[in-house]
Amino acid sequence: MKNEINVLVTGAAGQIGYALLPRLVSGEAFGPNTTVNLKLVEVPQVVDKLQGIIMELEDCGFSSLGTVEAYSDIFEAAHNVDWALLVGSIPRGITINGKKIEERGDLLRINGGIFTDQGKAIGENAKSDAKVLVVGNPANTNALIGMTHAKNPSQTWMAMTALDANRAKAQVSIKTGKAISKIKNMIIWGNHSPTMYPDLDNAYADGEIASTVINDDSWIEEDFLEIVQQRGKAIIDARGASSAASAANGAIDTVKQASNPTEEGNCFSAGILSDGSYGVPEGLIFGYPLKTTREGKIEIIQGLELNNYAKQKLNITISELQEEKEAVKDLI
Ligand code: NAX
Repeated sequence: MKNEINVLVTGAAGQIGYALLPRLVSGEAFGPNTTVNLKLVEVPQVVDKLQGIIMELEDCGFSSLGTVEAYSDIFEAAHNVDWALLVGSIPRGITINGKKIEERGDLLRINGGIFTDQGKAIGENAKSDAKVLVVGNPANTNALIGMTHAKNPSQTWMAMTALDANRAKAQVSIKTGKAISKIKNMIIWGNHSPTMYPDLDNAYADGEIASTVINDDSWIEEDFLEIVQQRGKAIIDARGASSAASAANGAIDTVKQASNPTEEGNCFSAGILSDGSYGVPEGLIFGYPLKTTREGKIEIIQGLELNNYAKQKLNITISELQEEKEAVKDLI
């Protein structure tokens, strides 16, 4: 682990940002001996509000906290960055120029526009081994746009599906009564959207195949899939706002998983550029089982079995990602 690390966070004044920032500098994410310098990015109308969270970070007294700077210019902020957590984006339902943004296509275009510049800035100014995690939705396609404009293949671009994996692990733990720490190898295939496929035939519950332990196909195919795929909406309905603490936790988990070697027999979940593995067309940001090597490289874990049911599910999420890519084809 490096002694000092520069971390850029966009959307830093948002609700995920509020839950995320203290955990980035508490010593948990990068280890207690690494000083974390934060570069917080917000839109110009909001950037002054960052002074509030900066005061709170100082008041936490974390010994890992280095410098904290607020920016509204992503090109300035991206200089020398080791990690970029791209949380900022425009949520569905917001009104822009008198039009309420409800359609996924409109959302794709607006956020796609944001990620072209963010990609360029990171590609030109961040470190050559920078890791980038896109949280802002539609995360996979935003990551594809950003990565395309970064034009810097030695950097690693990911889209966050760790929250979905954690949601799936929690449901398996509740169903089987096994401790959540014993639920391993939880793969979220595909898009961070309701078409994602959480795979219980390759996950383990206390060392045994999770689907075998559960032994209830109708629960897996109906209840479990529905709960995990629709969890984000269920939280919005219940709390009147989208997941923030658990989303921030997913980002912290991804940072830790992508910074430390993956233990044998386990994986972590994130969207990454598809290279044809598992029959997924090249050139999509696709949720895969990943491992971090001892050299710090992130690789797709190969050789897992997919049954016909899983292949059907993968085809659905592949089609959705292809449609999203088509909708923003002039941006990539
Ligand atoms: P908020 O609306 O609370 O915060 C978003 C912040 O981003 C705002 O402060 C806004 O000013 C800022 N922002 C917008 N455009 C920006 C830009 N160009 N540069 C810098 N900052 C910009 O949303 P929050 O609840 O924090 O959610 C953020 C994003 O995470 C949303 O897109 C949301 O859909 C997405 N999520 C993704 C999840 C995942 O698992 N990948 C799960 C949780 C969450 O739904």
